[in-house]
Amino acid sequence: MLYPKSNKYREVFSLNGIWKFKPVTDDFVPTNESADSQLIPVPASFNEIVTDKNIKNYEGKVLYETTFSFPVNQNKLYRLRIGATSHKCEIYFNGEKIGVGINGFYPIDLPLENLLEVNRLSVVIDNRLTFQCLPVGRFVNGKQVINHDFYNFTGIHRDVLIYSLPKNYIKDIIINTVVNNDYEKISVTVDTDCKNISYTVINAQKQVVVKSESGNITIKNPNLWSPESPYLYTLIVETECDKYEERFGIRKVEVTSTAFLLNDKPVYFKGFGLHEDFILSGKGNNSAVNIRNFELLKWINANSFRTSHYPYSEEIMDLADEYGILVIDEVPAVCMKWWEGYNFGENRVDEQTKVLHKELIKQLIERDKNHPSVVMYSLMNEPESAEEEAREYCLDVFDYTRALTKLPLTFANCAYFGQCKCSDIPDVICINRYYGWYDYHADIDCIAKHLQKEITDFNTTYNKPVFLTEFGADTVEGVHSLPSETFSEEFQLEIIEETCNVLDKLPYCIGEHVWHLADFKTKQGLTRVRGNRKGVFTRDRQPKMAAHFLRRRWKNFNKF
Ligand code: BDP
Repeated sequence: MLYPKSNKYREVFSLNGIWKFKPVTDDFVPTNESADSQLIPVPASFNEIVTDKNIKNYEGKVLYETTFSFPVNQNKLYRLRIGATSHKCEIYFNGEKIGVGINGFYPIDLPLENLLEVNRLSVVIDNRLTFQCLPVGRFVNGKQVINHDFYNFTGIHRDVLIYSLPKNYIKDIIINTVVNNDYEKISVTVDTDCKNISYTVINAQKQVVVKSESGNITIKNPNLWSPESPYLYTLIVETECDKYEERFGIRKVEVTSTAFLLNDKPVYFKGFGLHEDFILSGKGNNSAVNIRNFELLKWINANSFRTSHYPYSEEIMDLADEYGILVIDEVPAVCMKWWEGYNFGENRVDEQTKVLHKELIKQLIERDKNHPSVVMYSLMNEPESAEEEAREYCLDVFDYTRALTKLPLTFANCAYFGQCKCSDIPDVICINRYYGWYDYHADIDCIAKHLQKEITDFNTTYNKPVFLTEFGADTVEGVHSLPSETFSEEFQLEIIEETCNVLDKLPYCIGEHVWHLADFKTKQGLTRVRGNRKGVFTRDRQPKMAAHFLRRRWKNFNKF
């Protein structure tokens, strides 16, 4: 389903703003308008807005509700699009259940019928996670336990839109750039019942480059998309009753045994793992934060990030295309465990989890297929890939995905070399390693000793490039120590600098992603000083010492 856009055939109405909110019981059905609710912003998480501790940490169902009116045209179809609610949700329109959301990071798009003069939209969100959800979670003595290291923010997190469509509308547009030596062909598949489709390609200067009556289009001497030159074209698809404009870029991606090639040149990934996270708005899409993040990525001379550990808003993906940032697009499969011996009871990955996992991979590729910034998909973060059961699961999920996309696939691995049962499966071996922090804490020399050996072993054994997708140290801004000590800015700098020294010696290491761009909220715990502090920027996006180091390092950095 295409993202809602307005033009002469289509209208978009935003329902963002102030809604009503309250925690509800499991059997709650919004038959009538709620009278005892409080005000809440959309999009945003509720957790950092409310002042009551019990509501902030509430585990269960919550109601979000709003009423609205708008001019209805009887010749049009209407749809509702909720960018994301965390996590599962049920959607009621004027008291009738019209659909469900299956995951906290994916759009829900539903037909709206029987519009009244004043309409009531109620969204009942359940923030509880089990091993049949992604990310996985479990319950111990009635309390939610989550293994992943980010706060379980709850709410309507992305835009809520109502949009109109002509009766015979364009359902989808798939743009494939056909890679040949001149990079000059694109093929477009349009999903519509209309005949007579016309295709127009516009360049970045808004000039018409090609007009075509068929989806096989040739662009002579095209400008390629890359971080150095993020050149975007626009394809206008028009039928006798509908029109849609989709941006795209032309780029070629290939992986060899030692390199990641973009437009036939080896690329070195410089950047971060990120989270959608900010003070007060939580995981709510926040345009100010999004732009600030991209400004920081440019300032620090980064060229990439991973959408750790779930798909990000479409706004962020559009910005990545525009700013020229390479994206490793990750599905929300975090901390998967298979082994029965954990004594987790029913709490382990099973067939039901896998069905959901595949569905979420499919939906992510459908959503992000036309973004030139997306150059690799990550199918899991830190699964227990040393477990025997992981291998069969992993093979199945990777095979499934390879039939859906030609882009390289990976997962972020935390199992050590020699223990991981799945390292032969991805196209690029991504590893998350915390030498000097979780492993051999404060022993800087262990980085040269262990990381260098591991990366070399992974490359020579599996004949694939290796990418360090996480490394770093928790750091409280303003804490200084000479010589360096845990939590000081000097300590973080030393870990990052030494890790970079090691990576520079390894030609088959194709990237470094520091964990993390900015500090972020987690559950409370003894190892978390108000959240995860591995950011090289603070949660309010100001630099720590390490940020200045990376900025100097990555300026004109040319490994290959
Ligand atoms: C890694 C996880 C990441 C955590 C990080 C940490 O992938 O989500 O936040 O560790 O502990 O294992 O800082």
